[in-house]
Amino acid sequence: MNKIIGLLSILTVTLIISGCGTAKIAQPVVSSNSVSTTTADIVNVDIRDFTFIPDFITVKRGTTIVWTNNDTTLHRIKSPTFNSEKLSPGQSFSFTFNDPGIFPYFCFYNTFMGGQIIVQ
Ligand SMILES: [Cu+2]
Repeated sequence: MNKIIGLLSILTVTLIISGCGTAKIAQPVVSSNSVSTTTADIVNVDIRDFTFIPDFITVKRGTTIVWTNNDTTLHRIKSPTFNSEKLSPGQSFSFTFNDPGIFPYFCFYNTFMGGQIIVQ
């Protein structure tokens, strides 16, 4: 899984570098067991048992994702676009996605923990 997320990150960076920011949205290259597609303005992601739930989310532009640490240990969200401070159990971090694209992220402390936001 780690390797897949890594490849995904490289793919995303490549897309960004090649200026693919406008019309075409690529599909994720890996599958997930907790996918969500929503038009909600605010989407909650549960951090629990070293997992982001749901981990793969497709949203519209302007959606705010709120990650809440419902685990028993520290987590910290890390990505090229958004980064949280360390999140103690009970703490939340939010980020509003105003630009279309694919935004993979992972946990700074537990790099096997990954997720992806697709903004259409
Ligand atoms: Cu973590």
